[in-house]
Amino acid sequence: MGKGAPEIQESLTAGDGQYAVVVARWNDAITFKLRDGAVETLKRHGAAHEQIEVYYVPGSFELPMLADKLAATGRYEAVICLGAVIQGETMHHEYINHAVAHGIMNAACDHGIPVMFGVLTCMNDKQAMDRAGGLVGNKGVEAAQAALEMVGVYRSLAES
Ligand code: RBF
Repeated sequence: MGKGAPEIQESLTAGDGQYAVVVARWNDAITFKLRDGAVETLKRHGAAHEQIEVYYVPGSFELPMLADKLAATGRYEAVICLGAVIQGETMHHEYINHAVAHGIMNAACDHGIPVMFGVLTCMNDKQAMDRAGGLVGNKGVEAAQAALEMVGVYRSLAES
């Protein structure tokens, strides 16, 4: 039984559909690395440049708003949300994290496509850097892998 990040499954294939990557600009030194990891992963699994659409929102709180709109269009196989919420001196992070997690889940369940939670919820900048291409990997990569895995499951469900 593995712990944490799943192994890369080379069998995951992007297929012909469109993928939306939604990136929060707050903490962009982190989130742009998550974005690059997610885009590279989609490409490594067969997505052409034209199949990947990258959108930006001001902060993580806005991720579910745009994810819901994008999912509602019916154009996408999956929507991948990327953000970095880092604890400050106030409780803002708790409100943001809970709202974003719920909002992303709602978007996924309301529209019947995978909407991925690629949001770092860290205590400090170092923890975030470690998870954006550092010591603990790149959570943007993992969010894209999870999206591809879910697309595969939805695909086989539709075919069965
Ligand atoms: N957005 C993030 O993506 N990460 C953060 O760490 C973050 N910290 C915030 C701290 C405060 C006090 C506030 C007011 C907002 C923060 N935001 C953060 C922005 C938030 O997601 C949203 O863009 C704004 O609140 C506007 O709706």
